[in-house]
Amino acid sequence: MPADVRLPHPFDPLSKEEIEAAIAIIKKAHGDNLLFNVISLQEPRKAQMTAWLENPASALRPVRVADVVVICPDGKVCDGLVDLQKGTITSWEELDGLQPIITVEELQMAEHVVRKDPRVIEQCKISGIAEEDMDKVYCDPWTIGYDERWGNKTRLQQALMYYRPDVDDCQYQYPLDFCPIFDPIRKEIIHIDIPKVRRPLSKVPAINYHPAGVQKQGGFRSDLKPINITQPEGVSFKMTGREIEWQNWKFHIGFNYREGIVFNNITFNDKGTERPIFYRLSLVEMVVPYGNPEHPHQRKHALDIGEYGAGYMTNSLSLGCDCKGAIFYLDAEFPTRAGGIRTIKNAICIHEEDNGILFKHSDFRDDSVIVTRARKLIIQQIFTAANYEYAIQWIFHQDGTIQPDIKLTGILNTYSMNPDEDTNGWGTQVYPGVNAHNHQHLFCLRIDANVDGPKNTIFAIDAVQAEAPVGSPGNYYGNAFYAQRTKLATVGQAKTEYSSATMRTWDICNTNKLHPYSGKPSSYKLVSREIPGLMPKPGSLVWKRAGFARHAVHVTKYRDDELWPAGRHVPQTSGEQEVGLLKWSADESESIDNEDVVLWHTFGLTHFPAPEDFPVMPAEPITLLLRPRHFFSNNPVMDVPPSYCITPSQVAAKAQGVGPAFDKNSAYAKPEKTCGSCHGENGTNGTTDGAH
Ligand code: ABN
Ligand code: CU
Repeated sequence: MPADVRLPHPFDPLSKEEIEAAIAIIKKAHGDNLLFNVISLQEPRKAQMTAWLENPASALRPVRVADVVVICPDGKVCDGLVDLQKGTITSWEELDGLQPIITVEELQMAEHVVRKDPRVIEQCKISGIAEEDMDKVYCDPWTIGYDERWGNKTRLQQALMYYRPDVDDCQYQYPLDFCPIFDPIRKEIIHIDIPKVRRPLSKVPAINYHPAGVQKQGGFRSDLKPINITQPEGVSFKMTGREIEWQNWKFHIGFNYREGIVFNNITFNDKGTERPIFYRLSLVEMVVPYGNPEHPHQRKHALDIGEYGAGYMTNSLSLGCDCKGAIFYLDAEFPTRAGGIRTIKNAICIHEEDNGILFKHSDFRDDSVIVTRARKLIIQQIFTAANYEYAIQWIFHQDGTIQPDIKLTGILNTYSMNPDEDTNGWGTQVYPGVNAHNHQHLFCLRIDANVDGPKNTIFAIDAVQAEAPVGSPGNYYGNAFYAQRTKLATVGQAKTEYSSATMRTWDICNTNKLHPYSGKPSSYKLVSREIPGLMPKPGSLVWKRAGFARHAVHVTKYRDDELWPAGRHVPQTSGEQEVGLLKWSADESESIDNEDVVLWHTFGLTHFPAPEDFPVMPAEPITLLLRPRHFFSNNPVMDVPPSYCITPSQVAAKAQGVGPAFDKNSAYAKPEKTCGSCHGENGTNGTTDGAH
């Protein structure tokens, strides 16, 4: 091999060439007319990968393996593995009663069929739409979720129907009241769900968020001055292939059709020692259950990551819009159904941002002060799940914190309502004739822990009052409180909920490594406060299908291929068989004490829509933190150069007329002479002598 050809890192997503090679091998063995659903990296087995990471020069390099899902012309589904080194299929299995992920191409098929179907045309007429206007009828095809009338042998979609009087109109303001069921293999409508109470098409004038729509409502505001972000000396991170190094962090950035961004081998260089923190980190599932009990709205509960794929639905990001500043992009490569390649340019963006104050202290006696500014590294993808947009930012902080930060925007899913109709509390009229149903957005974060090594233990930490009563010798004044640490020693004990009353957090600890001062184990703390319980009741369809959402935290012992908590093939699961996390956590007596563990965390929000969310939602953030605790000797960011520092002795010297003149007001107030401009804003100047 020529020296300049870089071997893929074993965590790298399959390249275009590797996907093409897998397709050629499969076609040769199984024929030309297969539909390619998934061709994705089967991640290396952990034991082998760990050995290679420890010793890449001499350990066996993990082989590149393609994980394959195909749909045969008759609708049969096969799972396979292709060894890309040997060029052979190493496993091939025909599945029964399992439906694989829906691809974007499949989503685009339903609308054409819907518009031509005579029964749909008839329903449109009943709604008040003339046959010649069928080109203004649209549908968002969702997987059927699960419907007991058809089960899971046939691949089915439910077409949520809308009307767009003008092609530029936001369609979600004109929902239609019926729901065709579409078979994407036979390419036909097999049924239409029609409600007992009919809701004709709304005739209310359109409200739109595009420039012409805004113009109609008074036009754009004109008082905004430009904000430009410049990094004249370039960025402070370094990419080697898909491995990034930034401010002591080092990790690999992967991407797949399903989870989108996947981080592997996250380490932090602590004064020369590269310390492992997480082996793998990603968002592995989500569920958006809607709360209207009338048939067929119970089917509206999207498991967007397992049913549609955060990778497959990823946007191509653009500079100055999705991200501002000096941006590094990574593309994504997927197969098409026919066996070609679909490239998403700029699927991931990587950049730095100023992040306010990292730390500050001033002494009230003499105004001596140190103030150090922070910056953050953002690794972002944005995906569109039909109506909703999810902007997923993975934020890395200089102090060792990782902050997954999700912004929800896009458009509410809507249903029609008559002018005099009561929503019964299951939704809100956000615009005349538009009922936006109550719903939740629950995400599942998978943390494959590696805090100072693979053997970790999880503790729940609760702030509690001392048991001793007021007036007793141990708590005479009644003010005592402490952090109660509860070891979650088994899979059963680890099924835990959030408590805001006790500010519950979960510590991922290495109990084999105690901090020299605190005596506590080296740990990473999960600080997450937006954790609503699953609203669908125990025993409900959603509760069964989205078992991961039953608890805020599950912990399992690591096993290869236990990645996706709602199962490998999610569309049309009934929830009757325990798959995914339910299966992996079924043995509640299994020990997870000082083991290689995976923590599964479900968080999110319950959304009661309001008119401010319409016709497009201002982004709503959800965030959580993974913070080092008892991990570093002390504050790990004292070596970040301050933006400004004057010590008490420097203040005193100045007061006695010794040393340079110092005019705090001018330093802070005059734009041409800010403290940043004379103290090395770019971090090049370090501590200063107050020489203003
Ligand atoms: N939110 C459900 C969904 C996602 C993508 C495409 C269609 C529907
Ligand atoms: Cu919402």
